[in-house]
Amino acid sequence: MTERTLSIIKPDGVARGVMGEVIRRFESEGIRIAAMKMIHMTQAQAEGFYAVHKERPFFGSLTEFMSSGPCVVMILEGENVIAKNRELMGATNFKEAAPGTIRADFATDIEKNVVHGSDAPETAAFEMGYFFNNFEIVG
Ligand code: RTP
Ligand code: MG
Repeated sequence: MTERTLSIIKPDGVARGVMGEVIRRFESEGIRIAAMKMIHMTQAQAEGFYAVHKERPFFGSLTEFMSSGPCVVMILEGENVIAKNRELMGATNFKEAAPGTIRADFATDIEKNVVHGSDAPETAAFEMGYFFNNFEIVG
């Protein structure tokens, strides 16, 4: 089934110069980029995005990190792209991420783990709508 998902190249990924490499991996898997822009979130905007995690002990640190510099936000489109993107990203903790995944190759920390990807159709819908309106999504 053709799906869409939200991908973010987090501030550490942008700062370390791996934007191109991450996008190359998506393209080489046949994933289509349906929307893309750079943003620099305020902490309040990051808190809204990660509201599901607001009770977690890492919430303050995570939203501070996500607002520490520019991110690339993208809508990816393709067959089973929600799961496929999660596979390309690797586990949250880079030490547990499978070899060859983005996090195994580039993450430096459990928090500074280079990429975000929606984890289900419902979260994808919320997350895409958080950053993009219909005019920004190209057919
Ligand atoms: P994401 O939402 O960013 O795609 O990552 P994920 O699903 O693999 O992980 P999730 O459990 O949703 O956590 C969101 C982000 O919070 C940071 N984190 N820090 N210090 C910690 O123990 C901890 N655990 C998670 C990571 O940046 C993680 O990607
Ligand atoms: Mg998550």
